[in-house]
Amino acid sequence: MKPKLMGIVNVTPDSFSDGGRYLDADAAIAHGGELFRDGAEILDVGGESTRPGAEPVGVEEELRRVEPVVVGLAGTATVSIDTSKAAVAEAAIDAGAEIVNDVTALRGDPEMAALCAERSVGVVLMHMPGSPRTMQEDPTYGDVVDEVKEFLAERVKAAVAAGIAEDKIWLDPGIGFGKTLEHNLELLRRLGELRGLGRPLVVGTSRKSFIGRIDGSAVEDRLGGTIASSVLAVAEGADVLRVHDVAEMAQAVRVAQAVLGAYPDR
Ligand code: HH2
Repeated sequence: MKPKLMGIVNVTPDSFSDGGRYLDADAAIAHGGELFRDGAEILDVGGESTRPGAEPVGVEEELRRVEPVVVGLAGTATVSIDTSKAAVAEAAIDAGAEIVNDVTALRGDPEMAALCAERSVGVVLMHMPGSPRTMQEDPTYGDVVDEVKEFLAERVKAAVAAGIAEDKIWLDPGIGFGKTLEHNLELLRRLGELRGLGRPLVVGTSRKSFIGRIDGSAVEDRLGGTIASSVLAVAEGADVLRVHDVAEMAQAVRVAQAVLGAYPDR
């Protein structure tokens, strides 16, 4: 299967790599259109930064940021809404979003699971211990891959119990969320083990700080590391890559596919 690219449209003043660049709705819509033309099948619109230590945003402000952007992009591509608030997700679905990308895996808002079930949208369930404010305090695991797998399996069960169809669920190991450099590398190296969960895998390494920890690069200089980690994730079975730099990733994926031929076991 050809991996899908999910282009990142951050409508925030404080995202770690592009905060403030697309805060204006027109600028965000234009950026999303460009990512679509570059090869993104999905546009992931977010109005709240999840970077470590980020301050939470209120519902009204988050809605004010994302709603016009979802309206502006929904006719262009499949839109996912990156939120953990049910009220924001609901307004985004009304505006045309077809996927809810919830970094809390439906634990952040008690209304979220029922909303996703009722509206039959796609759902991305991501692994994150604690919240963005606390997750990097002291991440410890026995075997990080086993624990992430167990967590995701439990979240799939909870989602299905809430009425979400299993075939609507995608899973994400949450690279950079409550993990040390070694944890992130281990998850990428052994990503294939998560295929046992039987659901498509989303991977987001784009410009993340684990790359800078390897080579000291600043956030704007991490494209090479983003591509290397994403391509290796594809070789391990990633189905969706969440990235900022869609054109470069589209080329990398095409070349990787050409070299790999058919992926093993699929
Ligand atoms: N990473 C970020 C945000 N949302 N969602 C999923 N499913 N997977 C991820 O890895 C993921 C995510 C963080 O990246 P970014 O949106 O660029 O930054 P910020 O949260 O600061 O806006």
